[in-house]
Amino acid sequence: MANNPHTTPNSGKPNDTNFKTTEHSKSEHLEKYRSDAKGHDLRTNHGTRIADNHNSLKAGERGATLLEDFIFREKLNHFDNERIPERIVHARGAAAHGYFQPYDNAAQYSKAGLFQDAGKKTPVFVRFSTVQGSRGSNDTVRDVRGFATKFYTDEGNWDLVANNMPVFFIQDAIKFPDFVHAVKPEPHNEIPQGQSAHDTFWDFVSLMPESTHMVLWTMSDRAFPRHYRNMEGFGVHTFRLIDKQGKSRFVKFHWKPLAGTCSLIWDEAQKLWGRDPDFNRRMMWEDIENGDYLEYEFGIQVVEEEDEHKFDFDLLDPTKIIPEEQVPVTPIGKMVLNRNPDNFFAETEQVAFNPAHVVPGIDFTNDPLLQGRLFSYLDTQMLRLGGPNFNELPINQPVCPVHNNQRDSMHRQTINKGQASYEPNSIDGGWPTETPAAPENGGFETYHERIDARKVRARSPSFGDHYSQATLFWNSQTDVEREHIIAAYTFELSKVQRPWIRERVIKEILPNIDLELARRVGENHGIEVPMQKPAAPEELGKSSQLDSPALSLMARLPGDIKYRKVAILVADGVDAGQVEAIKKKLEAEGARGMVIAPSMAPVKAADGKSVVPDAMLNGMPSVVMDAVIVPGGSESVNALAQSGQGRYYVQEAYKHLKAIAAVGEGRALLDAAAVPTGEEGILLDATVDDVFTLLRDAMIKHRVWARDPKANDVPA
Ligand code: HDE
Repeated sequence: MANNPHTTPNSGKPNDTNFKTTEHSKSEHLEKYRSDAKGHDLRTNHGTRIADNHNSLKAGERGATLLEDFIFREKLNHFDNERIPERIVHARGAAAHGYFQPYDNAAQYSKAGLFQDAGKKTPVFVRFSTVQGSRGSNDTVRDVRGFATKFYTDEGNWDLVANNMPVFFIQDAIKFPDFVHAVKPEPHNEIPQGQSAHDTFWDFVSLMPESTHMVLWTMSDRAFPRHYRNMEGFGVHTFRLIDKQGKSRFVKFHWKPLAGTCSLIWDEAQKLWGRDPDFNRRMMWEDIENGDYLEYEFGIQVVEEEDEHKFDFDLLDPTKIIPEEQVPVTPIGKMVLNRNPDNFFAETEQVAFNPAHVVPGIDFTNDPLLQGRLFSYLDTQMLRLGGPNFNELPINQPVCPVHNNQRDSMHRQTINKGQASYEPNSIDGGWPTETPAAPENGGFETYHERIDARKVRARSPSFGDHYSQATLFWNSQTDVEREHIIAAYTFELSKVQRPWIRERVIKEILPNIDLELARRVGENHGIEVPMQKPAAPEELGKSSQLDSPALSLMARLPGDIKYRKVAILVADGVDAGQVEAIKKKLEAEGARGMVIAPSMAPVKAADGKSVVPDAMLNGMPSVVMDAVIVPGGSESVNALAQSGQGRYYVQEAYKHLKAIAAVGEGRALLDAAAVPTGEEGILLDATVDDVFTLLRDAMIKHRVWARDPKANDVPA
């Protein structure tokens, strides 16, 4: 008999209030979806065992294939439908699992469960990406990198969908489709792939002065990080953290890589497009397989509510940073990425991030870019993942229990029991129930921000300064970084066909950042620049700070040689003892020595021993290595010196500012390659011990920066 509708529903407490995750919760949760074919029969999707997977059913051995062949049809049909739409932006990505652990200071800023207990590890899944290119594009293109983290917390998923640059191209989300149309490959011929060096991008950004600051970041070496472990991450917008007392503070989120920050050299990044288009994803994959995990510190810049208007920019403007010297980054936790996905499609491709996925203790601000994102991500998953049940895909499911009255649609997995899919109900005991509002109860309650405004389609005048922080960034770069930025603008604009777009950038935008930057780029394009900044004073703005050293990549160089790859160049006749000694020394520092020979055939060492190469010269070229060392053994060194590939190897390493070392006779290869010995970063000595000490000291600085002005002289 039906329940009496007049009795009070859901007496009793929900039994999932005290749900607790562990570091392994997500992996354990995924386990029930993992499938291992080892030891199993081959079957159709409906379970029938297949006797012949090589021949379709035919009317006679040489006859037509029969419609009856359900095995053939099912297989082809599934195959024909394998692809889903790629992400409209950030299509190319690579991801890893890991955990987040708060420090003991985190709880004071936010009541979010994941920050409460310094011992607690919350599982995470992080996807890194480029923005412009399609799924199959190259890893090392000049572009922003996405850095999206899904925290599987006790209280549901929190997605921090961040980038490796702290500002954005536009101030209002309504301009996002325009921006993306401009940066994507051009619509008539779908060229160029993975690049901003084309007319539509420069046309748009030169007509949108608000993009200047972010474009400058993308013209810096930050646009092609050496490794995902070597880049910072930024939440970009100002968010809110809400503490246990309900107090709100403004915050900017930061990921600081523990391995330091460093990037590739532009020429090297371009060469990698051909030599190893998977460079970044391969390095992350191999490092995690080797137990060399990726580690980041999580930090926040905190601004008290009452200080909201104390800055010379608007905290809600996503084209602005808060200089770290003004508000330091407080570390509040650490993240370790320590497990590769089992299946790229199921995890990396199907993961659906959304800045609107927050948990109690984290809240939004009115940043108009963030507000637009709160709509866009859910909307895009509908198309990409085929409807609203993408939340049920294993990688997207929270690990905490999820019950609500949302029902049906395509590919529904959950089998909801009971008759009542509405609330309130008295048929199913009133379950699931709301969490009554009160901070200690743990339901999400939007921060009660006071609003008193007219409904307008407008932009705040406080968003009007488009240049002062671009100037701040420029002022904060080292000389080498500035030269790279000048070269980047010069290169990019050389690809722009329409002269008036080049002129607009050089005459109307660049001088507002810095007159010398404009002059240098103008010189390279034969364009004269004005003697004074052309923008109106309100657009030029005024930064109270002249420079911010934290904005230089050099501010956080790695500091050790952990995870670095060093090429040990060998041929027949090499000194095997030295090869062994070099490898051991590198290993002791956490670095990796790769033995590289003219071919994959084992090398016959001078002492008759056999040395097995890890790779050959053109299989693992200098662009995928961090440094080169040439051991002794005159026969070996002569063979390498006579080989075009051998000489090219060291020349190219020289061009890309890498440390090059030679033990004893090894020097002859450097001479043959016309690499100038006797300058910084060219390390020669008689013993492995002495050479190694020099090599280590040079590699710690990532590159031999003093060589930078000479790099263009090298024809490699
Ligand atoms: Fe995104 N962005 N975005 N974005 N974004 C997407 O969502 C969007 C912005 C970011 O690895 C899309 O699932 C709008 C800023 C990352 O799966 C889409 C605006 C930042 C990723 C979308 C922005 C980001 C995306 C495409 C301006 C840094 C990849 C596929 C208002 C804070 C996540 C998808 C992954 C992906 C919209 C600007 C980061 C279309 C409308 C600023 C890391 O929803």
